[in-house]
Amino acid sequence: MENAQIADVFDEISAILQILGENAFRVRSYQNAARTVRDMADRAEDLLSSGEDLKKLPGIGSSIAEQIDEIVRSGTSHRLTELRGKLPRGFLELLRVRGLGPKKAKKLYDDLGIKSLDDLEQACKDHRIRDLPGMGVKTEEKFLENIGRARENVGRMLLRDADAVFEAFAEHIETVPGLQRFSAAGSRRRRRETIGDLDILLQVTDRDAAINRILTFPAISEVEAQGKEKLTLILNGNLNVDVRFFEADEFGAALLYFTGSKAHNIAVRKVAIDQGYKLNEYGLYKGDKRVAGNTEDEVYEVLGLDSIAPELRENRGEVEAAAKHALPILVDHNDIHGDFHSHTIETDGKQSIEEMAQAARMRGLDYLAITDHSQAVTIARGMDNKRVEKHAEAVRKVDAKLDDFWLLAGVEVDILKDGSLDIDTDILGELDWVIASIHSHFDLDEKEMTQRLLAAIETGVVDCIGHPFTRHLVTRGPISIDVDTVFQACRDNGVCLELNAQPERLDLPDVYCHRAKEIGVKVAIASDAHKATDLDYMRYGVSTARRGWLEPGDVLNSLSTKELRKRLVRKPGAQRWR
Ligand code: DGT
Ligand code: CA
Ligand code: CA
Ligand code: ZN
Repeated sequence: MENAQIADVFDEISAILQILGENAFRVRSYQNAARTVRDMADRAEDLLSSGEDLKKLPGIGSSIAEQIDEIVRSGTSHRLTELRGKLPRGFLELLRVRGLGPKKAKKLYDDLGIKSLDDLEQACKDHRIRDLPGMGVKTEEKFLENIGRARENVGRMLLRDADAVFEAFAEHIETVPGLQRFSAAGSRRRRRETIGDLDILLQVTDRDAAINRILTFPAISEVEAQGKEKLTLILNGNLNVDVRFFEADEFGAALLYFTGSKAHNIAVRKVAIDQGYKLNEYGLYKGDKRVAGNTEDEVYEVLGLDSIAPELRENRGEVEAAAKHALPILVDHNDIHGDFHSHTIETDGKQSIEEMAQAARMRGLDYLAITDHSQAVTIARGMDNKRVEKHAEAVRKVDAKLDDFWLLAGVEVDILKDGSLDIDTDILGELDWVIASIHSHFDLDEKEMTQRLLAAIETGVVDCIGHPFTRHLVTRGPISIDVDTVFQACRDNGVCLELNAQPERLDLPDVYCHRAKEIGVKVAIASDAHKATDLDYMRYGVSTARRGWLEPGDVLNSLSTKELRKRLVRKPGAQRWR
């Protein structure tokens, strides 16, 4: 359980309380709790298990402390589930619209009876928003512009959030009597960046006993369907789970079927039919005889296919590659030797250089780039030229004390509107690792945006483009660029593309990882950690890289410190990479 997830619960509670018009003091107490938990250096879960008293923390009273305990123990908050039930269904989706917070949502409901994205869209079109106090024609236009984006992921949850619920549920399922096999399936197993619902398969000796046990899971808010084959549950009032039961001989075929994707299933079934087999969720059959079904591998093997990793199962050529024994050997967590993006208290991080280094080391990494923000990001107290130099010196001082670990002195420098960099290039040239990122003017047209990136790429001092599409999975679409032109420029100038592993970004998106590989650009996977525990986001970067077919050689993180040092040597006047 990550602190961010606990904080999200409190943020949502405070949003609902505001919408319900509850007293401001209670609203604020949840906001404060959210902030405290989000910014804590240690995991609340770890503090609790080592017997610490959370009430000692600022903004945490006994009620909040109890709620944290509940969330950590059961993965659920009864308070939140109950509050969600007080709003019309679909109402909270309004908060996905950029620029629409709880206060405005309440006003829209009170004054215009708006209860859903559809209502909001209609009200914008009828020009009813502009007359509300505190809103205007601009607000109306902005809402209209952002509704489409808000709709895209409606009913879908970030993988990280679904993982948290799944992991708590999985622990519970482990206690099921007579449990023989158990696996996640569906989009969660394929590690898609967002999840519609959870799919879980079980093989047990006694289904009734298993169901009885499963139904005692505290986060279950509703049982939608209950039968011998399938259980459909709603967890925490907002996440559906399908639990399905299968016998030993069927389990592999079922896992294949319910892992999907649908498009992958259709492609595999076609291979089966072409060879005179029949394939369904119960097995692979020749006539009436089941010839495979116990494991997925067995089914693939009979069909002459190599085993296909779940992350690849999107019918993007993996079935053909499996038939030709030409599947990629995917990058794996063990290939990751270091992390290329992190922040400290110098800008908007929560921990010191030393703490970040120790945390990276404890996670088995050999190097970490410290890349605090440049001055354009004023809300993050970004650094000017002088501070960049001083901070780099401080990083190198810490690095000098660390044996067998390399702390790269770097920066995340803003790419300004015109494509120039926010820090002098001769200063950037002295650093070990320079990420150039866009954090403003997201809506330039494709031509301008492409030029902007090309200008940065061609400076000769940039190592990596940070979160290249600047997308945010809930609130912000990607910038528009001529992808091939930008990627080719990266290749020709020896600039990497970052795969930012923050669960709400996952940027490069999987399909562009694949494109980067085709064009021949290296990908640097990076946690963009703002505190030690964020370093664990690396795993979301790795799974996205796997979905993009990347092999260890496509990923800069697979280099040892020695190899990386060699590659980062800058020759005066020459491009950065060899
Ligand atoms: P989600 O839940 O929207 O994130 O995505 P999935 O992939 O988990 O989809 P879901 O939960 O609707 O179904 C789970 C798997 O079951 C899906 O990946 C493939 C399989 N499946 C579902 N419906 C069909 C279908 O109509 N045909 C085939 N071939 N497979 C299906
Ligand atoms: Ca699903
Ligand atoms: Ca499902
Ligand atoms: Zn950053």
